[in-house]
Amino acid sequence: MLDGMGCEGSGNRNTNLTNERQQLILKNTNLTNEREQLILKNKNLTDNREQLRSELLICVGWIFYQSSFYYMSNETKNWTESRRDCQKRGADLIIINNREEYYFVQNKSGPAAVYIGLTDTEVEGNWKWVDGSNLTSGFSSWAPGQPNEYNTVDEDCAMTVAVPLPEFANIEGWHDVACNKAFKWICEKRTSQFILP
Ligand SMILES: [Ca+2]
Ligand SMILES: [Ca+2]
Repeated sequence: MLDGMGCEGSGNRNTNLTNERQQLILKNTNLTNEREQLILKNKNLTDNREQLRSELLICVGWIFYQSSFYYMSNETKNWTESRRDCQKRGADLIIINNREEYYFVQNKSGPAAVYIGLTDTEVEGNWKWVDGSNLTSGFSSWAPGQPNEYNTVDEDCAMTVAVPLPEFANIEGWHDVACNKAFKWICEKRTSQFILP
């Protein structure tokens, strides 16, 4: 009787141990999966950190204002070459979204005409920013009398003048000019462009 009870008891215990063993195996599998996911997550974070580090290095020599980094050129190039330079730096020519940004540029550019990311090369008179947005849908600050296609020359690119310059009739603001003229330029990289998926 006692033996019988004992056998029954050990039979139950065996079943319990088998269940427990299976659960431990399952738990082990789950932990292994979790571990692999953590390794993957860690690798992704390391990659992200490396990318941020290299992008921050690119930002050396850039000025941070509000939510963008800006790069002012020292040399002069035509509009297309200016834009290409910005793109090489992981940015684009500046898009001036509001009055604050406009004054920021005017303060930084000094006595020089500076290319901005505004052009009407696609459709004459339809001024667009380099991100494809139409000028009419946002802020603009043309100098009085501009854009004017001066002397019927094709003037399809925009630059900004901060201080009165005699060659631009001493008028501050944006001017349309021939795209092959060489000016300084300003690149912009928005901080939102740094946020990784
Ligand atoms: Ca902007
Ligand atoms: Ca003009």
